[in-house]
Amino acid sequence: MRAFEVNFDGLVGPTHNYAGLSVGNVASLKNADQASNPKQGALQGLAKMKALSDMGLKQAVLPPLERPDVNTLRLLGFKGSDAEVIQQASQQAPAIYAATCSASSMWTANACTVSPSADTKDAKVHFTAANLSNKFHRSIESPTTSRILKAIFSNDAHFVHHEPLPLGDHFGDEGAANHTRFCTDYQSTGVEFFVYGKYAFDATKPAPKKFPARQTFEASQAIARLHELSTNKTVFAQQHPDVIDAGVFHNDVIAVGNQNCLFYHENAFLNTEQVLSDLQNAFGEQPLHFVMVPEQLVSVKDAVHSYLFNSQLVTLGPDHMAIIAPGECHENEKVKSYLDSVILADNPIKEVKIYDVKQSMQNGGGPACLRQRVVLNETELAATNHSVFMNEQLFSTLNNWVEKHYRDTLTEKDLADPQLLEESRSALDELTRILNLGSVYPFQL
Ligand code: SUG
Repeated sequence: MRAFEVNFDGLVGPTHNYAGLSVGNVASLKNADQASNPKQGALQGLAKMKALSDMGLKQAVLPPLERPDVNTLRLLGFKGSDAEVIQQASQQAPAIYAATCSASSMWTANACTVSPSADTKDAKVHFTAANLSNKFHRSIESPTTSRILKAIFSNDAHFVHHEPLPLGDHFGDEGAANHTRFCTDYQSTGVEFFVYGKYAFDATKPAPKKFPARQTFEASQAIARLHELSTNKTVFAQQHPDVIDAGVFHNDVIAVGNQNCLFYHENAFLNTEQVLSDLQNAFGEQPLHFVMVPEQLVSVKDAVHSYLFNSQLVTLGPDHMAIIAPGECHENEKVKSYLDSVILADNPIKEVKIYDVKQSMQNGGGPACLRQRVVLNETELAATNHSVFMNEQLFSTLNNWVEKHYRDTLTEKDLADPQLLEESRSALDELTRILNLGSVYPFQL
Protein backbone atom coordinates (compact mmCIF):
# COMPACT_ATOMS: atom_id res chain seq x y z
CA MET A 1 0.00 0.00 0.00
CA ARG A 2 1.30 3.46 -0.84
CA ALA A 3 2.30 5.81 1.95
CA PHE A 4 2.87 9.55 1.98
CA GLU A 5 4.71 12.06 4.07
CA VAL A 6 2.20 14.62 5.32
CA ASN A 7 3.50 17.92 6.65
CA PHE A 8 1.43 19.22 9.56
CA ASP A 9 2.36 22.91 9.90
CA GLY A 10 1.64 24.90 13.01
CA LEU A 11 -0.58 27.90 12.49
CA VAL A 12 1.00 30.99 14.06
CA GLY A 13 -1.18 31.96 17.02
CA PRO A 14 -2.87 35.32 17.75
CA THR A 15 -0.43 36.08 20.61
CA HIS A 16 2.77 35.58 18.56
CA ASN A 17 5.37 37.84 20.20
CA TYR A 18 9.06 38.24 20.91
CA ALA A 19 9.77 37.77 24.61
CA GLY A 20 13.34 36.42 24.61
CA LEU A 21 12.29 33.23 26.36
CA SER A 22 14.74 30.72 24.92
CA VAL A 23 18.28 30.79 26.32
CA GLY A 24 20.52 29.02 23.81
CA ASN A 25 18.37 30.17 20.85
CA VAL A 26 20.26 33.10 19.34
CA ALA A 27 17.34 34.67 17.42
CA SER A 28 14.95 34.50 20.39
CA LEU A 29 17.35 36.46 22.60
CA LYS A 30 18.40 38.88 19.87
CA ASN A 31 14.83 39.93 19.03
CA ALA A 32 13.48 40.08 22.58
CA ASP A 33 11.17 43.07 23.08
CA GLN A 34 10.70 43.81 19.37
CA ALA A 35 7.12 44.37 18.28
CA SER A 36 5.71 41.33 16.48
CA ASN A 37 3.08 41.07 13.76
CA PRO A 38 0.90 38.00 14.45
CA LYS A 39 -1.25 38.59 11.38
CA GLN A 40 1.75 38.66 9.07
CA GLY A 41 3.24 35.62 10.83
CA ALA A 42 0.08 33.56 10.30
CA LEU A 43 -0.24 34.66 6.66
CA GLN A 44 3.42 33.80 5.97
CA GLY A 45 2.90 30.33 7.42
CA LEU A 46 -0.27 29.75 5.42
CA ALA A 47 1.48 30.84 2.20
CA LYS A 48 4.23 28.26 2.78
CA MET A 49 1.62 25.54 3.45
CA LYS A 50 -0.28 26.41 0.28
CA ALA A 51 2.92 26.44 -1.80
CA LEU A 52 3.83 22.92 -0.64
CA SER A 53 0.31 21.71 -1.26
CA ASP A 54 0.48 23.22 -4.78
CA MET A 55 3.69 21.21 -5.36
CA GLY A 56 1.56 18.07 -4.97
CA LEU A 57 2.73 17.34 -1.41
CA LYS A 58 0.25 16.40 1.29
CA GLN A 59 -0.14 19.33 3.65
CA ALA A 60 -2.21 19.81 6.78
CA VAL A 61 -2.50 22.32 9.59
CA LEU A 62 -2.21 22.10 13.38
CA PRO A 63 -4.02 24.81 15.35
CA PRO A 64 -2.37 27.13 17.90
CA LEU A 65 -2.90 26.84 21.67
CA GLU A 66 -4.97 29.02 23.99
CA ARG A 67 -2.83 31.89 25.26
CA PRO A 68 -2.36 33.59 27.68
CA ASP A 69 -2.58 30.34 29.63
CA VAL A 70 -4.66 31.53 32.59
CA ASN A 71 -5.01 27.99 33.93
CA THR A 72 -1.25 27.78 34.44
CA LEU A 73 -1.31 31.22 36.10
CA ARG A 74 -4.01 29.97 38.49
CA LEU A 75 -1.80 26.97 39.36
CA LEU A 76 0.85 29.55 40.32
CA GLY A 77 -1.47 31.31 42.76
CA PHE A 78 -3.05 34.13 40.73
CA LYS A 79 -6.74 34.42 41.55
CA GLY A 80 -10.00 36.07 40.54
CA SER A 81 -11.61 36.51 37.14
CA ASP A 82 -9.51 35.86 34.02
CA ALA A 83 -8.98 39.62 33.64
CA GLU A 84 -7.81 39.87 37.27
CA VAL A 85 -5.43 36.93 36.85
CA ILE A 86 -3.93 38.61 33.77
CA GLN A 87 -3.63 41.97 35.48
CA GLN A 88 -1.94 40.61 38.62
CA ALA A 89 0.40 38.26 36.78
CA SER A 90 1.48 40.86 34.22
CA GLN A 91 2.23 43.38 36.98
CA GLN A 92 3.68 41.15 39.71
CA ALA A 93 5.50 38.55 37.59
CA PRO A 94 5.98 39.94 34.07
CA ALA A 95 8.51 37.27 33.02
CA ILE A 96 6.20 34.42 34.06
CA TYR A 97 3.27 36.17 32.43
CA ALA A 98 5.19 36.54 29.13
CA ALA A 99 5.95 32.81 29.19
CA THR A 100 2.24 32.00 29.43
CA CYS A 101 1.54 34.20 26.38
CA SER A 102 3.99 32.55 23.98
CA ALA A 103 2.65 31.26 20.67
CA SER A 104 5.50 28.71 20.66
CA SER A 105 3.19 25.83 19.66
CA MET A 106 3.59 27.10 16.06
CA TRP A 107 6.88 25.11 15.95
CA THR A 108 5.16 21.78 15.53
CA ALA A 109 8.43 19.94 14.87
CA ASN A 110 8.52 20.07 18.68
CA ALA A 111 4.92 18.97 19.19
CA CYS A 112 5.69 15.25 19.22
CA THR A 113 7.70 12.37 17.81
CA VAL A 114 5.87 10.17 15.32
CA SER A 115 6.82 6.67 14.18
CA PRO A 116 5.03 5.39 11.09
CA SER A 117 3.31 1.99 11.13
CA ALA A 118 5.96 0.49 8.81
CA ASP A 119 8.50 0.84 11.64
CA THR A 120 6.51 -0.27 14.69
CA LYS A 121 5.98 -3.78 16.05
CA ASP A 122 2.18 -3.48 16.23
CA ALA A 123 1.99 -1.84 12.76
CA LYS A 124 0.26 1.26 14.18
CA VAL A 125 1.35 4.89 13.97
CA HIS A 126 2.79 5.95 17.36
CA PHE A 127 2.70 9.52 18.71
CA THR A 128 4.43 10.85 21.82
CA ALA A 129 3.75 14.50 22.62
CA ALA A 130 7.03 16.16 23.63
CA ASN A 131 7.34 17.29 27.27
CA LEU A 132 9.56 20.27 26.26
CA SER A 133 10.87 20.27 29.84
CA ASN A 134 13.79 22.60 29.22
CA LYS A 135 11.79 25.80 28.71
CA PHE A 136 8.90 26.70 30.99
CA HIS A 137 6.88 28.40 28.23
CA ARG A 138 7.09 25.23 26.14
CA SER A 139 6.59 22.73 28.98
CA ILE A 140 2.96 23.86 29.27
CA GLU A 141 2.15 22.92 25.66
CA SER A 142 1.73 19.15 25.86
CA PRO A 143 -1.74 18.70 27.47
CA THR A 144 -3.56 20.61 24.73
CA THR A 145 -1.20 19.35 22.01
CA SER A 146 -2.13 15.79 23.04
CA ARG A 147 -5.84 16.57 22.84
CA ILE A 148 -5.38 18.07 19.36
CA LEU A 149 -3.40 15.06 18.11
CA LYS A 150 -6.08 12.73 19.46
CA ALA A 151 -8.80 14.80 17.74
CA ILE A 152 -7.00 14.46 14.38
CA PHE A 153 -5.75 10.88 14.69
CA SER A 154 -8.66 9.45 16.61
CA ASN A 155 -9.01 5.92 15.24
CA ASP A 156 -7.36 3.54 17.71
CA ALA A 157 -7.23 0.75 15.14
CA HIS A 158 -4.42 2.75 13.51
CA PHE A 159 -3.10 5.35 15.97
CA VAL A 160 -1.46 5.00 19.41
CA HIS A 161 -0.98 8.08 21.62
CA HIS A 162 1.55 7.91 24.45
CA GLU A 163 1.75 10.24 27.43
CA PRO A 164 4.63 12.76 27.29
CA LEU A 165 7.75 11.51 29.13
CA PRO A 166 7.96 12.51 32.83
CA LEU A 167 8.73 16.24 33.20
CA GLY A 168 12.20 17.29 34.35
CA ASP A 169 15.67 17.60 32.90
CA HIS A 170 16.44 13.86 32.95
CA PHE A 171 13.85 13.05 30.30
CA GLY A 172 13.86 16.34 28.38
CA ASP A 173 12.24 15.56 25.03
CA GLU A 174 11.88 18.05 22.17
CA GLY A 175 10.03 15.80 19.73
CA ALA A 176 10.83 15.52 16.04
CA ALA A 177 13.32 18.41 16.05
CA ASN A 178 15.82 15.72 17.10
CA HIS A 179 14.37 12.84 15.10
CA THR A 180 14.71 11.93 11.42
CA ARG A 181 13.61 8.92 9.43
CA PHE A 182 15.39 7.40 6.46
CA CYS A 183 13.67 5.04 4.02
CA THR A 184 13.80 3.90 0.41
CA ASP A 185 10.18 4.93 -0.09
CA TYR A 186 7.70 6.08 2.53
CA GLN A 187 5.81 2.76 2.73
CA SER A 188 8.94 0.72 3.52
CA THR A 189 10.36 0.13 6.98
CA GLY A 190 12.67 3.00 7.77
CA VAL A 191 15.64 3.77 9.97
CA GLU A 192 14.71 6.08 12.83
CA PHE A 193 17.53 8.40 13.82
CA PHE A 194 17.49 10.00 17.27
CA VAL A 195 19.93 12.81 18.11
CA TYR A 196 20.44 13.82 21.75
CA GLY A 197 22.43 16.58 23.42
CA LYS A 198 23.62 14.88 26.60
CA TYR A 199 23.40 11.89 28.92
CA ALA A 200 21.27 12.71 31.95
CA PHE A 201 22.42 9.79 34.08
CA ASP A 202 26.16 9.91 33.32
CA ALA A 203 27.95 13.15 34.14
CA THR A 204 31.30 11.83 32.83
CA LYS A 205 30.05 11.99 29.22
CA PRO A 206 30.62 15.11 27.03
CA ALA A 207 27.98 17.84 27.36
CA PRO A 208 27.67 21.52 26.36
CA LYS A 209 29.07 24.08 28.81
CA LYS A 210 27.33 27.31 27.95
CA PHE A 211 23.82 26.49 26.71
CA PRO A 212 21.47 23.70 27.76
CA ALA A 213 21.16 20.37 25.97
CA ARG A 214 17.39 20.09 25.68
CA GLN A 215 17.18 16.43 24.61
CA THR A 216 18.67 13.59 26.63
CA PHE A 217 19.89 10.21 25.46
CA GLU A 218 17.60 8.58 28.00
CA ALA A 219 14.56 10.42 26.60
CA SER A 220 15.38 9.37 23.03
CA GLN A 221 15.73 5.76 24.14
CA ALA A 222 12.42 5.90 25.99
CA ILE A 223 10.63 7.11 22.84
CA ALA A 224 12.17 4.28 20.79
CA ARG A 225 10.98 1.77 23.42
CA LEU A 226 7.47 3.24 23.62
CA HIS A 227 7.14 3.20 19.83
CA GLU A 228 8.25 -0.45 19.71
CA LEU A 229 10.95 0.16 17.12
CA SER A 230 13.39 -2.58 16.04
CA THR A 231 16.81 -2.08 17.56
CA ASN A 232 18.54 -2.86 14.26
CA LYS A 233 16.55 -0.09 12.56
CA THR A 234 17.19 2.58 15.21
CA VAL A 235 20.30 4.76 15.44
CA PHE A 236 21.22 7.12 18.31
CA ALA A 237 23.79 9.88 17.90
CA GLN A 238 25.08 12.67 20.10
CA GLN A 239 24.99 16.22 18.84
CA HIS A 240 28.38 17.91 19.09
CA PRO A 241 28.36 19.84 22.43
CA ASP A 242 30.27 22.71 20.81
CA VAL A 243 27.51 23.37 18.29
CA ILE A 244 24.91 23.51 21.07
CA ASP A 245 27.13 26.14 22.68
CA ALA A 246 27.18 27.97 19.32
CA GLY A 247 23.36 28.24 19.30
CA VAL A 248 22.27 24.92 17.76
CA PHE A 249 19.57 24.19 20.32
CA HIS A 250 17.93 21.41 18.26
CA ASN A 251 19.52 19.02 15.75
CA ASP A 252 17.22 20.38 13.03
CA VAL A 253 19.23 23.62 13.15
CA ILE A 254 22.30 21.71 11.83
CA ALA A 255 20.97 18.68 9.89
CA VAL A 256 17.93 17.49 7.95
CA GLY A 257 17.17 14.11 6.42
CA ASN A 258 14.64 12.68 3.99
CA GLN A 259 14.34 9.22 2.44
CA ASN A 260 17.91 8.26 1.40
CA CYS A 261 19.56 11.62 2.01
CA LEU A 262 21.16 13.29 5.04
CA PHE A 263 22.06 16.96 4.59
CA TYR A 264 24.26 17.99 7.50
CA HIS A 265 27.03 20.27 8.69
CA GLU A 266 30.53 18.87 9.14
CA ASN A 267 30.44 19.69 12.87
CA ALA A 268 26.89 18.51 13.63
CA PHE A 269 27.70 15.26 15.45
CA LEU A 270 30.21 13.81 17.88
CA ASN A 271 31.95 10.80 16.29
CA THR A 272 30.63 11.57 12.81
CA GLU A 273 32.30 8.55 11.13
CA GLN A 274 30.58 6.20 13.55
CA VAL A 275 27.21 7.92 13.09
CA LEU A 276 27.37 7.64 9.30
CA SER A 277 28.45 4.01 9.40
CA ASP A 278 25.67 3.13 11.91
CA LEU A 279 23.12 4.80 9.62
CA GLN A 280 24.37 2.98 6.53
CA ASN A 281 24.45 -0.39 8.32
CA ALA A 282 20.90 0.06 9.58
CA PHE A 283 19.72 1.25 6.16
CA GLY A 284 21.03 -1.88 4.41
CA GLU A 285 22.39 -2.35 0.93
CA GLN A 286 21.07 0.73 -0.83
CA PRO A 287 23.51 3.63 -0.41
CA LEU A 288 22.55 6.65 1.65
CA HIS A 289 23.53 10.06 0.28
CA PHE A 290 25.51 11.96 2.87
CA VAL A 291 25.55 15.61 1.77
CA MET A 292 28.07 17.18 4.12
CA VAL A 293 28.50 20.96 4.26
CA PRO A 294 32.08 21.81 5.29
CA GLU A 295 32.79 24.51 7.87
CA GLN A 296 35.05 26.14 5.29
CA LEU A 297 32.10 26.80 2.97
CA VAL A 298 29.39 27.56 5.54
CA SER A 299 30.43 28.12 9.15
CA VAL A 300 28.26 26.95 12.06
CA LYS A 301 27.71 30.65 12.76
CA ASP A 302 26.38 31.27 9.24
CA ALA A 303 24.25 28.13 9.51
CA VAL A 304 22.71 29.40 12.78
CA HIS A 305 22.03 32.87 11.34
CA SER A 306 20.66 31.76 7.96
CA TYR A 307 18.95 28.54 9.17
CA LEU A 308 20.26 26.69 6.10
CA PHE A 309 19.65 23.31 7.76
CA ASN A 310 16.25 24.25 9.11
CA SER A 311 15.06 23.76 5.59
CA GLN A 312 12.54 21.12 4.64
CA LEU A 313 13.90 18.43 2.35
CA VAL A 314 10.97 17.16 0.31
CA THR A 315 10.61 14.60 -2.48
CA LEU A 316 9.02 16.00 -5.64
CA GLY A 317 9.74 12.98 -7.89
CA PRO A 318 12.07 9.98 -8.25
CA ASP A 319 15.58 11.07 -7.18
CA HIS A 320 14.34 14.64 -7.12
CA MET A 321 14.30 16.47 -3.81
CA ALA A 322 13.81 20.16 -3.12
CA ILE A 323 15.17 22.24 -0.27
CA ILE A 324 12.50 24.55 1.15
CA ALA A 325 14.64 27.26 2.71
CA PRO A 326 13.92 30.52 4.56
CA GLY A 327 14.55 33.90 2.87
CA GLU A 328 17.52 34.50 5.21
CA CYS A 329 19.51 31.88 3.21
CA HIS A 330 19.57 34.24 0.25
CA GLU A 331 20.66 37.19 2.39
CA ASN A 332 23.94 35.42 3.24
CA GLU A 333 26.36 35.29 0.27
CA LYS A 334 28.16 32.13 1.40
CA VAL A 335 24.95 30.25 2.06
CA LYS A 336 23.43 31.40 -1.21
CA SER A 337 26.42 30.29 -3.24
CA TYR A 338 26.45 26.96 -1.39
CA LEU A 339 22.80 26.44 -2.31
CA ASP A 340 23.54 27.37 -5.93
CA SER A 341 26.23 24.69 -6.02
CA VAL A 342 24.52 21.86 -4.11
CA ILE A 343 21.85 21.37 -6.78
CA LEU A 344 24.55 20.80 -9.41
CA ALA A 345 26.40 18.15 -7.37
CA ASP A 346 25.82 14.40 -7.45
CA ASN A 347 23.00 14.01 -4.92
CA PRO A 348 19.17 13.90 -4.95
CA ILE A 349 18.82 17.65 -4.14
CA LYS A 350 17.76 19.26 -7.41
CA GLU A 351 15.94 22.46 -6.46
CA VAL A 352 15.95 25.24 -3.87
CA LYS A 353 12.74 27.08 -3.07
CA ILE A 354 12.79 30.10 -0.81
CA TYR A 355 9.92 31.22 1.45
CA ASP A 356 9.52 34.20 3.73
CA VAL A 357 8.75 33.06 7.29
CA LYS A 358 10.51 35.98 8.95
CA GLN A 359 8.01 36.46 11.78
CA SER A 360 8.79 32.92 12.95
CA MET A 361 12.51 33.13 12.07
CA GLN A 362 12.93 36.06 14.45
CA ASN A 363 12.10 33.66 17.27
CA GLY A 364 14.42 30.94 15.93
CA GLY A 365 11.83 28.97 13.97
CA GLY A 366 12.48 28.20 10.30
CA PRO A 367 10.50 26.17 7.73
CA ALA A 368 11.42 22.83 9.34
CA CYS A 369 10.50 23.98 12.87
CA LEU A 370 7.07 24.91 11.59
CA ARG A 371 6.20 21.40 10.45
CA GLN A 372 5.65 17.95 11.91
CA ARG A 373 6.11 15.08 9.47
CA VAL A 374 3.62 12.23 9.67
CA VAL A 375 3.99 9.29 7.29
CA LEU A 376 0.60 7.70 6.66
CA ASN A 377 -0.45 4.88 4.35
CA GLU A 378 -3.69 5.13 2.34
CA THR A 379 -5.82 3.47 5.04
CA GLU A 380 -4.38 5.67 7.80
CA LEU A 381 -4.82 8.74 5.64
CA ALA A 382 -8.49 7.85 5.17
CA ALA A 383 -8.81 7.46 8.97
CA THR A 384 -7.38 10.94 9.64
CA ASN A 385 -9.60 14.00 10.25
CA HIS A 386 -9.83 15.45 6.75
CA SER A 387 -10.83 18.96 7.73
CA VAL A 388 -7.21 19.83 8.59
CA PHE A 389 -5.89 19.17 5.06
CA MET A 390 -4.82 22.16 2.99
CA ASN A 391 -6.68 22.92 -0.22
CA GLU A 392 -7.94 26.04 -2.05
CA GLN A 393 -10.97 26.31 0.18
CA LEU A 394 -9.24 25.84 3.52
CA PHE A 395 -6.52 28.27 2.43
CA SER A 396 -9.07 30.94 1.67
CA THR A 397 -11.10 30.22 4.84
CA LEU A 398 -8.00 30.44 7.03
CA ASN A 399 -6.73 33.62 5.38
CA ASN A 400 -10.10 35.26 6.05
CA TRP A 401 -10.10 33.90 9.60
CA VAL A 402 -6.66 35.45 10.24
CA GLU A 403 -7.70 38.78 8.71
CA LYS A 404 -10.76 38.83 10.95
CA HIS A 405 -9.18 37.89 14.28
CA TYR A 406 -5.48 38.80 14.33
CA ARG A 407 -3.72 42.00 15.33
CA ASP A 408 -0.94 43.39 13.19
CA THR A 409 1.27 44.49 16.04
CA LEU A 410 1.94 43.16 19.55
CA THR A 411 4.31 44.52 22.17
CA GLU A 412 4.85 43.42 25.77
CA LYS A 413 2.37 46.08 26.87
CA ASP A 414 -0.33 44.70 24.56
CA LEU A 415 0.06 41.22 26.05
CA ALA A 416 -1.34 42.52 29.35
CA ASP A 417 -4.60 43.57 27.68
CA PRO A 418 -7.31 41.14 28.93
CA GLN A 419 -9.12 41.74 25.65
CA LEU A 420 -6.37 39.75 23.88
CA LEU A 421 -7.51 36.58 25.68
CA GLU A 422 -11.10 37.20 24.57
CA GLU A 423 -9.99 37.77 20.97
CA SER A 424 -7.83 34.69 21.04
CA ARG A 425 -10.61 32.50 22.46
CA SER A 426 -13.17 33.64 19.95
CA ALA A 427 -10.68 33.00 17.11
CA LEU A 428 -9.87 29.51 18.43
CA ASP A 429 -13.51 28.64 19.00
CA GLU A 430 -14.23 29.41 15.36
CA LEU A 431 -11.10 27.51 14.30
CA THR A 432 -12.16 24.31 16.08
CA ARG A 433 -15.34 24.43 14.01
CA ILE A 434 -13.45 25.07 10.75
CA LEU A 435 -11.09 22.18 11.48
CA ASN A 436 -13.79 19.96 12.96
CA LEU A 437 -11.82 19.26 16.12
CA GLY A 438 -14.53 19.24 18.77
CA SER A 439 -13.57 20.70 22.16
CA VAL A 440 -9.80 20.73 22.67
CA TYR A 441 -9.04 23.99 24.49
CA PRO A 442 -9.30 24.47 28.27
CA PHE A 443 -11.94 27.21 27.76
CA GLN A 444 -14.07 24.72 25.82
CA LEU A 445 -13.82 21.84 28.32
O1 SUG B 1 11.85 26.43 21.42
N1 SUG B 1 11.54 29.68 20.16
C1 SUG B 1 11.45 28.25 19.94
C2 SUG B 1 11.92 27.90 18.55
C3 SUG B 1 11.67 26.45 18.23
C4 SUG B 1 12.32 26.02 16.97
N2 SUG B 1 12.04 24.67 16.70
C5 SUG B 1 12.88 23.78 16.09
N3 SUG B 1 14.15 24.02 15.95
N4 SUG B 1 12.41 22.65 15.75
C6 SUG B 1 12.27 27.49 20.99
O2 SUG B 1 13.34 27.99 21.35
C7 SUG B 1 11.14 31.75 21.38
C8 SUG B 1 9.99 32.42 22.10
C9 SUG B 1 10.30 33.83 22.52
O3 SUG B 1 11.47 34.12 22.82
O4 SUG B 1 9.35 34.68 22.56
C10 SUG B 1 10.93 30.25 21.21
O5 SUG B 1 10.28 29.62 22.01
